[in-house]
Order: sequence, then structure tokens, then C-alpha cells
Amino acid sequence: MLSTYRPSRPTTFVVILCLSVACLTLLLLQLHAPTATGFLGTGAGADADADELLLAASRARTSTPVWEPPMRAHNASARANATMLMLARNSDINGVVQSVREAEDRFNRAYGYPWVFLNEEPFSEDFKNRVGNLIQGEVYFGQIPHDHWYQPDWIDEQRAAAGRKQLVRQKVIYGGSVSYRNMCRFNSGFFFHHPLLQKYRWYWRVEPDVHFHCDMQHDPFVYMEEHNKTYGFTITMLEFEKTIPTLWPAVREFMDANPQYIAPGNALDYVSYNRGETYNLCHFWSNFEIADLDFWRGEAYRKFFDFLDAKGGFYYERWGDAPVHSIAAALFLPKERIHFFREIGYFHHPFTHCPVERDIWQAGRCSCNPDDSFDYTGYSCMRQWDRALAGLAPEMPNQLPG
Ligand SMILES: Nc1nc2c(ncn2[C@@H]2O[C@H](COP(=O)(O)OP(=O)(O)OP(=O)(O)O)[C@@H](O)[C@H]2O)c(=O)[nH]1
Ligand SMILES: [Mg+2]
Repeated sequence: MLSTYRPSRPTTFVVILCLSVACLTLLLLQLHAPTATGFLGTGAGADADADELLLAASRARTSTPVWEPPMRAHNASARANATMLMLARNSDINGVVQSVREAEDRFNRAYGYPWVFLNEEPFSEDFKNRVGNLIQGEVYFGQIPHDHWYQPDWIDEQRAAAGRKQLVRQKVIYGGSVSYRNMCRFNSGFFFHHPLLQKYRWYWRVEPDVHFHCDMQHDPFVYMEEHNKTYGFTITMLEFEKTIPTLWPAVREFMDANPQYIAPGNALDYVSYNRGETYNLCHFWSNFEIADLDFWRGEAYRKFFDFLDAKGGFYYERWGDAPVHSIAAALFLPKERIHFFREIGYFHHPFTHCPVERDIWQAGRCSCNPDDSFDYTGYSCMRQWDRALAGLAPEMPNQLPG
């Protein structure tokens, strides 16, 4: 009889426990369910909800915390009109993967800027697959127009061959290479004309086989825009004089004929110890650049490049895009528009820039050793840059590195 039935203590406990668990489960599911019928029903929706709950519970138990980059959260409205940019061959793929992976992990993963890859040949499917696998944003693979890359017909090939032979004899790196010269000329005067770059204002040039040592704590493109900068660098050094014997005379000729392009407050003292009489070989190492495409597309630089190109020095000698870009930036811009990105730890064989300021190094979780930084070593031009920026008279080093 029910009235006389007295459940034993353990049975009461089990019943109460079961009822409590059932009530709690009902309450939890009710809270989770989008609608009462969704939860109470027996259709697919109910199963899906239950599955989600299970999944969420098991994730909470088993997953490791998601890594959050310690930088400003991606904010689409604060983004610049910018792209990451790399010139590469299909055969560079392993070095490309290394560089892209690090650029994404240390910076772009939080921003999702697009990437543009350029090549004078079509990129292989393997290249596109392996690169595409690393990048969450848009990726564009472009082919360079023939005339923007190959040695023009008006170059005297006999003279060019003699120039190459001489540099090989002098053991100058890439002295005998025509493709290297094509690359330098393309990077000097054509990359910014490529159709894939037309919609962008800013670019970050990345090369295969480089390293990025530190987390970026901010968006360098937005920094450039907000602070009215045009050209950004991390490493500055001396050029091999044998590759550019007639470059400065050509620059002087251009300056004399076009004084209207020389900016007031320029950085002439960074590239010359004697107010422009001679070139001191200082340049920004252009394998890293964060810069304004509109500067290269502007009248002063286009005229400058055309003038230099007509001299043939890209082929008769071995003029590099680094001195050409650097001289143009130094002459055609007020010096404050050139920016040293001290916080970007960077390596391109064989030199490293590593932030020496402890707070910057720590904030960026930099993996480089500040003692290895190239900044004030013998071949560096950091002192020349510092003095020029501060408006101090240029000082020739006591001993030029031999
Ligand atoms: N598509 C293509 N890219 C090239 C060619 N030569 C060089 N590059 C790219 O141009 C950039 C500069 O070339 P590098 O060989 O790195 O020249 P460098 O930095 O002066 O010298 P090292 O890095 O010391 O070899 C890199 O992004 C290369 O991948 C070429 O013939 N074709
Ligand atoms: Mg390189």
C-alpha cells in the first residue's frame, strides 16, 4: 500500500538524486534551447542541440586555449589600403613558405591583408597550393609583362656582356647574372605599374628566406598613413661601389636638370658626406620595404627612373633597386617622411635587425638576440641616418670597412 510504503534511506537518496539531475538537465537544456519545441521535440533539431551541447562540453574539457595575438584586434575600418608583396620564382617555394608563414604569424594573421605574388613566368600549381595554404586573406598570383622584365633591345648587348665579365673578374656577387639585373630593374621601375597593384596604396615587400623575429604590436600601414610617412626600412648599409660606378654622376645630372623635384628638408646628408658631390654608398636595404606606391608612381620618381634607365646602368653595370630607391627617397622627400621601423625584428641573410630597446624586445616576444643587431656595425649606415634625421652635419667614418 502506498500510504504505508516507507522507502529505505538509500532508495530515497537515489530517487532524490535522479530527480535533481533530471531537473537540472531540463533547466540547462531549456536555457540552451532556442525554443521550447526545439528542445522538447524529437526531430533532428533536438538531436542537433544535444550534439552541440555534448561537443561544447567535450571542447571545454579537452581543448587547449586559443592563441590570441597580443596586438590590436583586427578592425576593418582601421585598415589601410595595403598589400603584402613578393617577387619570387617557382623554385623559391621553400623560402617563400618560410617567409610567408612568419609574416602571417607575427603580423598578418590578425589583419588579413592580401598578398600579391609576382613572377615573370606563370606560378606553378604546387607554388599556389603551398602558399595559399598559409594565408587566410586574399592571394593574387600575377605574371609580369615581358617588357617590364627582360633586357630591352636598345641595350648594347656587347657592352653589357663586357660589363658582366668585368664584375665576374672582380668577384662581385651576381656580377655575371642577367636575371639578377632584370630583377633589379623591375624592382626599380616597374613593380608598381603591375595591374594587380593598381588598387593599392601601400605595400610591404617580403622576400623568400627572410625571418620576422617579433610580434607586430600595431599595423605599420596605418602607422605610415597616420604619421604622413612614405618609405619605411629596418636595415641600412653600404652598397658595393663596383656595381654603381656611374650611378651618382647620373643622379647629379638629373638633379641639375630637375631641381624642382628636390624636396626642401631632404635627406641628402644621409647619402652624401659632401652635399652631393659624391655618393657615400648608404642605402636602405630594399629586400624589406613598407612604402607608399604613389611615391613611385609620382612624376618625380617616374622621370628619375626613366632618366636612369636610359643610361643603361642596370645592364652595363649592376645598379640595384636599393640604391635607386634610397637615393630617390632621400632627395625627393622631406627626411621626416622616411621611417625606421625599429620594432620590426628582421633577418635577411646575412644581417639581422633586432630591437635593442628592452621594452620593445619584450613586448614583441622577439626571438632574436639584440647583441646580433646590425644597426651600428661597420657596414651599417644607421649613424649616417641618425645624424641626417637630427640635422647634424654628416661625419665620414674614420675607417671605411675594407
Ligand atoms: N620571378 C623572379 N624572381 C626573382 C628572380 N631573381 C630574383 N628574384 C626575386 O627577387 C628578389 C631579390 O632576389 P634575391 O636573389 O633575394 O636578391 P638579393 O636579396 O639581392 O640577394 P640574396 O638574397 O643574397 O640572394 C627575391 O624576392 C627573389 O625571389 C628571377 O629571375 N625571377
Ligand atoms: Mg634576397
